[in-house]
Amino acid sequence: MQTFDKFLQGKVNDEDLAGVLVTLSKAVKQISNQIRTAKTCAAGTENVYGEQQLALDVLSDQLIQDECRQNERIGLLASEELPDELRIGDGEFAVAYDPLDGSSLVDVNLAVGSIFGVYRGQTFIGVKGDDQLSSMIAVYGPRTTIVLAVAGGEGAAGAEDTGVAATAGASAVNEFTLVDGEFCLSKEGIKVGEGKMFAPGNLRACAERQDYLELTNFWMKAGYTLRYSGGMVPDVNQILLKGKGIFSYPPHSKYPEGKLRLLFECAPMAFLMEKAGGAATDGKVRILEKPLVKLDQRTPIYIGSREEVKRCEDYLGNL
Ligand code: FBP
Repeated sequence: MQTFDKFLQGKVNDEDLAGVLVTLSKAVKQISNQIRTAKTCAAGTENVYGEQQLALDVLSDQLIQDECRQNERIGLLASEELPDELRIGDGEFAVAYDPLDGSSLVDVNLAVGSIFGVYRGQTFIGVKGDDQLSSMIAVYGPRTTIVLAVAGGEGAAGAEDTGVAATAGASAVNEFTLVDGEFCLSKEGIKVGEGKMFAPGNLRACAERQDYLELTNFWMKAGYTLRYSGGMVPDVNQILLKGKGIFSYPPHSKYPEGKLRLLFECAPMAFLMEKAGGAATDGKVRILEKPLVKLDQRTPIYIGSREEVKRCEDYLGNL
């Protein structure tokens, strides 16, 4: 079986970028271990010995920071857990991440995940998702997996390739599974086509948005299969792995800009999805074309099969 590290050596021309990805994979292993051994929990409490335990998302953030500090090529971090960018050195790479998306699902033993977007540069302000050199998600479910996309591989029409880390004839999106302490290639050349599966986030918006109610009715009347867990990482991961479907999170009065974060959640997910042949939009604009104005910028998102994303734009794009 091909390991993550060996795969990168063979397929990613930029050795420094490969090193950054290995660093992130090491952090993922540690987070996976923390979740499995339940050394802490979602809320952050005292354990039976009276020791203070960190909330899992805070601990995950620290584990990622600690790993990244050991790689001198990484100079800048931005985390959903931190209010500002964090300079950790002079390295050229910048990593934006959500250390544990959907962390409240851990207590009920549902799958959760980490999200990473890798850039080159000295600040995240002004970047677009298209500037990513690579993005990856980690899913902590019955198994721990990584799904990785690197710029320069096969991409979707309309997606600009940066060409920075050209993969040598590799398919752009691949899955790795943690087996005996090593991530091993488990699915090569992930492709997203068309199919009737839906993961409708923020359904409460139907109470005030006739257009979302109508779209949801369309999905139900057309016999789509509902697959929604409440965690964006496992929900989008499912679309990638099944090769079909749509995930939606429209805005409504509680979240007028949408809920999900452009830098930490939507841009890395959109990069993965486009590299797999799918699409991602905010209803009008490709997610990867949206410039980052502030770190915690939110956006509506419709992501998955191209035809389904187009349907979301047709139904919901007027708002
Ligand atoms: P956080 O940024 O607060 O972690 O929320 C992210 C998330 O949990 C996504 O993973 C998920 O798709 C969405 O929120 C669910 O939102 P809601 O609670 O509104 O259904």
